[in-house]
Amino acid sequence: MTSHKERKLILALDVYEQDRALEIAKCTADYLWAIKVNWPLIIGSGLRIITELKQVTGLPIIADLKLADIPNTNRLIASRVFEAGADYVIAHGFVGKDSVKATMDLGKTIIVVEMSHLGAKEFIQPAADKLIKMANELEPFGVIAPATRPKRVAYIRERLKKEVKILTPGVGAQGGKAWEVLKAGADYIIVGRSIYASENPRESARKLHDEIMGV
Ligand code: OMP
Repeated sequence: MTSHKERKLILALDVYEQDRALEIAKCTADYLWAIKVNWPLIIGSGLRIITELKQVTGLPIIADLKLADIPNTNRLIASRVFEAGADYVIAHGFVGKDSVKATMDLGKTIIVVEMSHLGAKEFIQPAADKLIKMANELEPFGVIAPATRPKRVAYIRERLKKEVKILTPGVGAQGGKAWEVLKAGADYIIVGRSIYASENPRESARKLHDEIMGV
């Protein structure tokens, strides 16, 4: 069994139901570094799911709200989410430094630098250099970069301060490969459907974990 520190797999727990979420979290926890909670689970189960997941697994919780508002609204949202027990919050950088700082003042923050889907090429990829510069200035815990484009992960890694981690969604259901994106410089792999929608989530998480540890 790997120690928590060694692990690099983050489960994107994008289900609605509380019972299902807790069951999947419990059976995969041995292989995870953290659990990411997004709007589907918060809408389906309420904010207290963050507290419950933490109690049941003992793992760090990333609240993926992709905050993209004025500083005051980001602050109002993030304060409740950190109070619920989230260890990290994901915020969009394109809204500007003041909005991101409002979140960072309250707790550990992850800034979206480039997204994994096709539409990311329209607006966010052209702004990536500026978002990397912002991350280098603010030094958040980490940034989001696309596992679907390992070359872009390598590009971002080359320009980003060493201390800032790279978290990469897009492995599995979106086509990205864990080993490829880790070789490109990612620190953590975020995986949703390939684990939670598989027949045996524990076994799927174990396989990914073993693949990642072998890189
Ligand atoms: P799967 O595609 O099912 O593995 O899930 C990916 C997870 O990562 C989902 O929770 C997405 O909302 C999230 N995500 C992306 O897929 N692409 C991004 O560019 C950014 C995120 C994210 O911030 O986590």
